[in-house]
This record gives sequence, C-alpha cells and structure tokens, in this order.
Amino acid sequence: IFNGVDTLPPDALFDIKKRYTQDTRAHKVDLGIGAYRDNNGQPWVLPSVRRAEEKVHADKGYNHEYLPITGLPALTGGAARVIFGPEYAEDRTVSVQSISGTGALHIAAKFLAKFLPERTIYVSDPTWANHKAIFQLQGLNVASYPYWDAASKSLLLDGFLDSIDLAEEGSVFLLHACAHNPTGLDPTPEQWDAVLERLAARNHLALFDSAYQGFATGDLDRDALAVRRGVRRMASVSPVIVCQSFAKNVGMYGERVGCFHIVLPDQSSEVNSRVHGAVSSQLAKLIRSEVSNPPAYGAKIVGAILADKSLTAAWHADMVTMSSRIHAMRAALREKLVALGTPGTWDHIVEQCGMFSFTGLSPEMVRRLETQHAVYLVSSGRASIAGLNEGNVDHVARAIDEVVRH
Ligand code: PLP
Ligand code: TYF
Repeated sequence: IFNGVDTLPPDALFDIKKRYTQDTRAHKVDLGIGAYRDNNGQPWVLPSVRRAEEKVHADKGYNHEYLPITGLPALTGGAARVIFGPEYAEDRTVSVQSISGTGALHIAAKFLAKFLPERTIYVSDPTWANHKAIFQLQGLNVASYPYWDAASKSLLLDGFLDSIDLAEEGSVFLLHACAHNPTGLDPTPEQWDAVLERLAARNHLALFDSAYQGFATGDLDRDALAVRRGVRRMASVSPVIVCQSFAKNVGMYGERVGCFHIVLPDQSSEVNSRVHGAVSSQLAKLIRSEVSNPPAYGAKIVGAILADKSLTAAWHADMVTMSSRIHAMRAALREKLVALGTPGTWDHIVEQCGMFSFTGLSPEMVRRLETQHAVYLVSSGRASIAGLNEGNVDHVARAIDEVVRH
C-alpha cells in the first residue's frame, strides 16, 4: 500500500552538511548550518554549561526521572525572565517546555490550528525554510510579507507595513525576535515600534521566534527589545506568542531545550486567572499526547544556569565570547575582500548581525565556491559566519574573490 509513496528530495541544509563531510579536500570550509564553531573550527561547549553540568550532577546526584508534562519549572520560569525581563507578567504568561525552537513553533502551530484555524500566518520573505513547513503541516494558511530588498540589501519597511495593513484583521505575524535568519538584518527600535503600532491597529497576533537571543548584539537583554516592546504594546490588544530556542545561545543544539510562551492580554484579574488556567490545561493536553513529557537533560542544565546568579553571569560572558568572535570574523572577511579589490561592496557583511551574512552571492557563485574551492554555503548566498576562523578566512575571501570575478 505504500508502493506509490513519492520520494522527496533531501533537506537542502542537511544535504550541504553531508556533501561537506564527504569532501576529502583538507582546506574545506563549512559555512552552511548555523552552528557556532570556535577559532579552531570545533563545536564549543560553553564553560557556563560545563559548570552547570557539574553542579547538576553534584547537587542531588543525577537521575533520569520524567519531568512534569509542561516541563521543568526552573527552565520555563527562568526562560520567561530571560526573554521578558522587566515586562514579565507572570499572572498572564503561560510557559511550557518544548523540543527546542522547532518544537515551540510546532506547539504554536497546533494551538493556532485548534483555536484559530482560519487565520493566516504571515512570515517574512525570506525566512527560515522550516517556518512555512511547520505551519502548513497543521493545515494552516501561510503567506509572506516583504522584508528584504536584495538590490539595496535593506529592509522593505513600507512593504512590510502595507502587508500588516492589508492582512485580514486578526492575522498572525511571525517576527524574528533578533538576528533575522537568513538576512542578518533586523528592524531598528523605531522600525519595530512602527511595526507593532500597525499590528495593534489591526488586532493582529504577534508570534516571535527567538532562536538567536544574544547573537545580535552580544547582550541578551538588548536582543530581547522587540519581544519586550511587543508584549508591552500588545497588552491591551491580543495575545503574544514567543517560541524560544536555547540551541544556539547555550550551544546545546542536540539537547533540544526550548520554551513556548503565550502572554495573554491584560484583562481583569478574574479573567486573567481563568484564561491562564484554561490555556495551561489545553497546552498540557496537547503536550501529553505528543511527547508525554519533554526531554530532561538539557532542561536541567539550562534551568541550573538560569537559577544561579553566578552561572547566569558566566553564560552572559560566554555569549559575548561567541558574538565577538563572529563579529571579528565579519570584519576580517570584509577587510580581506576590500584589500583584494573584489568587485562589489562588502560593508553589509559587518552591518548584518547574528550568525549569518546574506552575502548577495548568486546560486551559481555558491555552486562554484563549493565545487572549486570547497567552501560550502546555502544556495541563497547565506553564509554562517560562525564557520569562519583565523585559519580559513583568507581562503574564503580569495575563493569569493575568484567566483565574483569569473
Ligand atoms: N527559528 C529560526 C529562525 C532558526 O534559525 C532556528 C534554528 O536554526 C529555529 C527556529 C529552531 O531551531 P531549534 O529547533 O534547533 O531550536
Ligand atoms: O538555519 C540553519 O542553518 C539551521 C538549521 O534543529 C537547523 O539552524 C535548524 C534547526 C535544527 C537543525 C538545523
């Protein structure tokens, strides 16, 4: 009965990794998947994570018991404080643990499909490839809003605002909280205010995807600006959903630590309390039937970091280490391209933020980077700057110079 099942092409991003792994050239460089690497090109276990691991094992003796259905309270509460900061309104925020950011988006999709199935989800053009798939899998309608102007490498603010105005009232707008993937371009604080004003005017729902908190500026608080302003602005309008990943900013990619938060609009305390209880119960039921309860190991580590002042401070310092190294690599790549006289302008490499640079290289240039120079990036021209280091940036600059000229 499955004889007629279609074979699908492999996932584009993971296929790059596969080709990279099979490549036997010694000078190969992986600028594909967004994962932090140290200056030797190796995965980095954050010192704060090492300390938290020791603490978790030492304190009570580690065991492998189940977590509660909605997750580890030390994680969900700590995570809410990290993202909401002074805007955290505990009495109207429901926070549950999720299987990293993807799992949080999946919970959002399930929840919206159940309670607001007719609403369209608007995602930026371009966006993370998985966004559309996650919402469409639940039968939701996905549309896009203009975001990136390739010619000027800048934000299409007017088009973005027009889409907000034109979308049916009460639509859902998915917003990258910071360090937009793939463009590396975020709205300025003033532009965020304009976006939020228009969202509020149309009673839309803001759904923030926070996968890179700390990578835009190196400062976890500053990187939460859009979410915090969003929560404040929408408090009298509609719920705000936040899908939060700790994959990148604690470097625990494979442990799948994340949270789904829904901030309910501010109503009377009686209504707040009733809706809070109702939404919590629905989320618990959803999670119970899907994963029964979430994975424990990473949650305990991140929970320990967030519950201990000294570990939290160490984590903030690790975040600075990662974001400064990426920043230094942006500067080095730009400087080398300018020194080589590579045709074009390269300022955008240092102006963009987060893990990625949307280089502007064409799919054909990207193909030649891979085949002729063993430099791997996404065909859209997105390069994961975290894959650069002092040992390979020169080769990458020369390779880009060659493909741009020929
Ligand atoms: N959202 C965006 C924009 C991302 O780039 C990613 C990861 O790359 C995620 C969400 C979720 O990732 P994860 O499920 O590994 O936390
Ligand atoms: O956009 C990227 O490069 C990656 C892709 O669980 C990714 O972040 C995202 C989530 C995930 C694995 C890979």
